[in-house]
Amino acid sequence: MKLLGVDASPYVRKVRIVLEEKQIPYEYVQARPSVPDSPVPQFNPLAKIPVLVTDAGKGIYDSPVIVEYLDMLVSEPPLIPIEAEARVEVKRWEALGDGIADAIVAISHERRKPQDKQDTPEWYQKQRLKIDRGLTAMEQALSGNEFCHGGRFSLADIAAGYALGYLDRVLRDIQWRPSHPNLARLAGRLGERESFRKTVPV
Ligand SMILES: N[C@@H](CCC(=O)N[C@@H](CS)C(=O)NCC(=O)O)C(=O)O
Repeated sequence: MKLLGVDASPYVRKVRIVLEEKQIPYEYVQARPSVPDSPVPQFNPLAKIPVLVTDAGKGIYDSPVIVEYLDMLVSEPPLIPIEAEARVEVKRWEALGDGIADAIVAISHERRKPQDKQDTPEWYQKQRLKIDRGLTAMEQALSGNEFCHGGRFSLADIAAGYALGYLDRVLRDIQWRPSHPNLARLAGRLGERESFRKTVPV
């Protein structure tokens, strides 16, 4: 199978971490969605990355769907529980991680525009609140536990870890560690995992 994407995309990193955790061989095809002749729209009509292309040539998107597919395809290690309550908890962590990443992407795109074309301070504050509230929810849910859900490594940890890594990389002015000590410790532990180390954007 092939994964279309670029290192800079947080959602691509999430999928790569899952592929590494499950030790699934794949070809990583560097592909930007919006350049002329990009292969991405051919496999995802929404022209977004990541896209997983199966050996049969089918494009699978978006990242939660890809992760779900990979978790069913290769059972070990299991990343999403089967039981309904546990499953929804882990998927909720994923939604939190994705939502925080969405807000960071929005802010970083906005900051690249000329100052007079940028959105209002109120818009920025709205995005900041999504990040701040998302981090608070994660901090409280993690509490003093080693893992985000169920006493073992799961997609919940991947979601928290990739979102925090992206925050560190893109919005360096947000000093989240002192106010979120549980998350700070989690980020430190996750950063030592091979799947996280191998997928740090260059
Ligand atoms: N919810 C999607 C988000 C994917 C996404 O927005 N990817 C960005 C790159 S970080 C993209 O392809 N943007 C191009 C566009 O929106 O046209 C997922 O989790 O896969």
